[in-house]
Amino acid sequence: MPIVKIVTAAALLIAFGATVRAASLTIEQSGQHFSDRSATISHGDSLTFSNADDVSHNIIVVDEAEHESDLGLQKPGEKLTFEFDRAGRFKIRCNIHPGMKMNVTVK
Ligand SMILES: [Cu+2]
Repeated sequence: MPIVKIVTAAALLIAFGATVRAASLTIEQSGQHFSDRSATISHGDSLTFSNADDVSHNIIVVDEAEHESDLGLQKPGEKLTFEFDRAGRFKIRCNIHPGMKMNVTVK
């Protein structure tokens, strides 16, 4: 079998495997806390934040270089999903409620 065909087959297998492996975990926000203090996921996985509070939240995702991704204002009842596309340690915070903290390890 030509090398090119073998490489293509391997790439397809890797792409298919990554698609199957990607998962989504739901974190509930209730009483101005995250339902989990920490989570370990794989890169490509997503976290969905579900606001069960009667107040708005503003989630930020902070990476090891202190770079922030601002997920914007999240009204009561709203869900937000964030995909972690690379490995590392991340802090999840709420810009409105300093007590809301969660750590995420992405492998
Ligand atoms: Cu909040």
